[in-house]
Amino acid sequence: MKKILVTGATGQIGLELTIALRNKYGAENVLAAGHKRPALTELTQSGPYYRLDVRDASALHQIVETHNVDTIFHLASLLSAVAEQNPQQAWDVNINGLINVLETSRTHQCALFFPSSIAAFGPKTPPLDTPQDTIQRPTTIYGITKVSGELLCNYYHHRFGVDARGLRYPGLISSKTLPGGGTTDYAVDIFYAAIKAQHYECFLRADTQLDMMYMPDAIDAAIHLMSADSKQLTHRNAFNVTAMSFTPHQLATEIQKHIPQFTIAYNVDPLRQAIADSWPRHMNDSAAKAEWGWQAQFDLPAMVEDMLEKITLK
Ligand code: VAH
Repeated sequence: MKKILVTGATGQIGLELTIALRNKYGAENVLAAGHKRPALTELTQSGPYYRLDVRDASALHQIVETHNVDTIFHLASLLSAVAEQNPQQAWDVNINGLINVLETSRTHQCALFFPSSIAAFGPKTPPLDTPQDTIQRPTTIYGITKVSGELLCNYYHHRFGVDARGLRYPGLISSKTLPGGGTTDYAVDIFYAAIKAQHYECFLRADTQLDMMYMPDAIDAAIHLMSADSKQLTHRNAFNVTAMSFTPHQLATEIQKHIPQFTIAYNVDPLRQAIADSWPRHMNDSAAKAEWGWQAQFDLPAMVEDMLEKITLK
């Protein structure tokens, strides 16, 4: 990877991924692009930033051609809860944007990273030890765009030779970026509430078990996958990866070990509860471990300790 473009660079994954890539490959070699005009942050102050709506094929093409981009990390997407509020826009951004990125990758021989999700599974998927290869009938528009995205990336690889690779991420927890309209956002919001008010009102039921991952592991997984030997990758679009699986009650109990006075209440949001209930509880990620050496570093106690430390220092 010599010249990299990150789309959706102002998002929850995009910001931290851009910083990590710039530290590894040199700031001038990592172009950040987003549809928003971000506040001057370490993103815009550490390297090149471009306003880009991924639905604008010519603008995307222009950036890739002008800078001779050889790798695209395509993170621009509407997340699950926001997508359910506007399914047509979700399809437009998540799929038409991806088609533009795939076409640009095809014509410019770019390698492509695509973030899929546990949302690519549905109520008929085995919820525990969810296999790498299993039924995928998601019931959310976000999940439909993710499973369609996996199929499109695989098609462009087999039909046109595009080096497309992807990960099925669980819920992601970051100390640097706030989440933007996802169903797993509670697992980030709870930390700010615990520090600020020692109380949190959770929008999911106490027993809602979901796969989760700390952002440093998510970033390492994306970079590790894109650096792996292509010949080793059988399940390239897209690998199950996870680090931990917990419920809001279990997360609150772990936080209370650090903030004993912290309390949690539950005010369930039917929309986001229905989305979470359609997702698996814990994925099997043995294919990622076998094919490119995936291994998470953070479990629940380690993540909670680091999150509280990092947010308290802000
Ligand atoms: C969401 N954070 O909640 C995202 C993620 C697995 C969940 O895809 O929509």
